[in-house]
Amino acid sequence: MAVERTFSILKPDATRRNLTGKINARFEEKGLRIVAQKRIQMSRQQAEEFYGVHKARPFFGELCTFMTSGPVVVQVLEGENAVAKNREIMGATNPANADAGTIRKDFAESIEANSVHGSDSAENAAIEIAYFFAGSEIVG
Ligand code: IDP
Repeated sequence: MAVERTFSILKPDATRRNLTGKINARFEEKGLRIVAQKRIQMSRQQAEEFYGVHKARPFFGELCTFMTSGPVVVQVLEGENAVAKNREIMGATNPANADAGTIRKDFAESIEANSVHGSDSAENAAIEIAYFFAGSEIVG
């Protein structure tokens, strides 16, 4: 299996409840390495661009409001099969459908305030990483 990188966000509901350490421990325990990380306040423009693929969805405006409602932690995670592994660790989008032991099952408040974002493909991971990080900020 190839070592790859994925992009992750600890969302405002996670930073508000001081859960960043607990969530990072989940990644590290499962073999993902945090090779870049910074806490930022996302701008409205960044949120709208980042979630541009959802522009036509009814929840788009609320999602962008939520993502700018407090600080987020943006991260690059590295490991074998990192994209799929992170999706597994996160659990289903809606915490009501998430498997036991996943981040979203254990921490998410709702389908919107679901604590974490993780890229859904290696291709999107590369785009999302480049959107938030300069190459020099990633130290593997
Ligand atoms: P994902 O984060 O599991 O990849 P996506 O379908 O890409 O899920 O949706 C992006 C984000 O949009 C979700 O994480 C969630 O916060 C929000 N979202 C998705 N579906 C809904 C919905 O039906 N209502 C409110 N927010 C939603």
